[in-house]
Amino acid sequence: MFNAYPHYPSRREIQLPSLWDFAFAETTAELASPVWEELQFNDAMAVPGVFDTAIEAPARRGVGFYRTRFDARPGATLQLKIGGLGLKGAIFADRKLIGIDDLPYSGLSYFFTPEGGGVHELVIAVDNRLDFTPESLFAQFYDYYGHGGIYREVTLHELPENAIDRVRVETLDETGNVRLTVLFHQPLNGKIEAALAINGSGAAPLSLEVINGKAMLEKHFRLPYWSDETPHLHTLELATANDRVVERFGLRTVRTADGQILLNGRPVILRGYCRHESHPLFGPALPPQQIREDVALLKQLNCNFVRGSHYPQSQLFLDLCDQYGILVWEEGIGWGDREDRLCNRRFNELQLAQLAPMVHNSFNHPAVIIYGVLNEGDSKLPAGREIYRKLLTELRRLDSSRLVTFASMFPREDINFDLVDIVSINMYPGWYAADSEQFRPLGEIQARIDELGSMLKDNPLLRDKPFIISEIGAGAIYGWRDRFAAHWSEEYQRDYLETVCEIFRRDHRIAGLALWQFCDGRTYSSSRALGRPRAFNNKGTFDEYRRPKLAFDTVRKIFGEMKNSGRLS
Ligand code: ADA
Repeated sequence: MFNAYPHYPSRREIQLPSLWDFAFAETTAELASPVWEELQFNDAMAVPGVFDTAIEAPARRGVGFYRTRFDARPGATLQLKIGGLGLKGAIFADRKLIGIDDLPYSGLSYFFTPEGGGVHELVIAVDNRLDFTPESLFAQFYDYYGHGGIYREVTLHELPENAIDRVRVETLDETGNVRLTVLFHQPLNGKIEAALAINGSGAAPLSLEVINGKAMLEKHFRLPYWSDETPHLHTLELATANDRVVERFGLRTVRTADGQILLNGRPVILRGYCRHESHPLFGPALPPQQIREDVALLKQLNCNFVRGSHYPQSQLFLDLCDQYGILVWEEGIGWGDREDRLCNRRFNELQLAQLAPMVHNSFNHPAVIIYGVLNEGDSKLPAGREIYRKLLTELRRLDSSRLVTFASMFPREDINFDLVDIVSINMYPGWYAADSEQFRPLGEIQARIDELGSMLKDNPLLRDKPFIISEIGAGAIYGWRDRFAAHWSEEYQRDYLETVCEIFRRDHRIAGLALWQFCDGRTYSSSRALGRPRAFNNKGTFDEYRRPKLAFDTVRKIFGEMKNSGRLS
């Protein structure tokens, strides 16, 4: 069964069921050392799926134990891939701990060899208890619900000897020169004979010089380039005597010049939304059909851009963005982190640790052009500069072929803009308004964007960097129509987004716009929800079931005109 790329067509995949046995331990369970005898596996739970939307126990917090059984050949090395879980996980094979996952939403692999052949037991324990220390990547104050469960697909493969991990394809220029990096799981050395086929035809022999599990070679491909308008994709199949991998890729370059983002050397304007992976029933464990629908809705809105807020993205979603031509900003998990977290050693380690898997999983997606970190962290804090420096340097080290940024909420006082390729600002003028006495403070929007524009222009460090509005928006309760067009009505949101989009289509300084947000999503279950009617963040252009609000037609129209005729002068 193939889902997201890469595919390994010659490998033995051990089929895992869609329903696993399930036991739940409310408060007493230790994630990494369960008392097995006390667990009652008398329930069933879907994988992927979350256990805290279940009808009989919504909002429960504790440790959920997912159990299944599988057959393995004696001595086989297995690779268990979990596309992402939350909030924390522990993985057991035959009750032996084989890994801890404290990187929510990250796609991670675990390697193990079960003892003996026959039937084995696999348990994934998932803890969704809120961690109030500054040490965990998800905090209870984050403005999206911290669900418990296995968010994305789980696969189990038997690895052949000298198994291939990935083939990374990097586009070096706009004339078809690429670098291929073949990565093996083991630190192999020496020559390995292989065959390389592009788009399924004419495999050419290839001799790989492998050093420490890695072989690099440069190639010239005469293939059409990928862009948001012409999303040409290609496949690459690499076969060795033992293994075969199929990667999908697109050729494209991205860089910045004179305040613009250049895709394949040509300026591109990013029209889009921030999107959470969220649904009232599925939480972040969206079924493929919903993921596909979300991408189709972005296309209907005439978007060419999505900000994957605020965590590493589902690989299925990124495959679809590649296919439909939606440019992506992917980011590490983070939300409004302050000094206690930014300066905490463990938080720093975890922040750093999530970047390598994010890049590793996403390096062949032409759609991903931007990597981000630490949404709305305290980027004005001198003591916090170290973590910004570390994370952004690490991103550049892992992948120099993409742009790096972070969404700042402190445009005037930010001390880290020198570290980024793109200056990204989150702002809510006219919603969290400066003048609380004004009935419909839409006039604040233009004024604040202008202020920001002059501030950027006057700063020699920022003048030449592209500037993105990485969040802007207003809340509307689906179905709430109001003749006063007051706050929370669909009318106010429509007028708000119309104002924003009209400014965007005229203001040549703004290289991109990510409206907050694609659809409504569940958030706080504490009194923080007092600013969030229904305990949802209601700034979606769709509600949580993807029903369009009034703003849909407005945004779709303006983005559509921009798509067809560009900016107004
Ligand atoms: C911030 C944050 C978003 C969301 C938004 C809002 O900008 O980055 O995740 O919480 O505010 O709705 O206020």
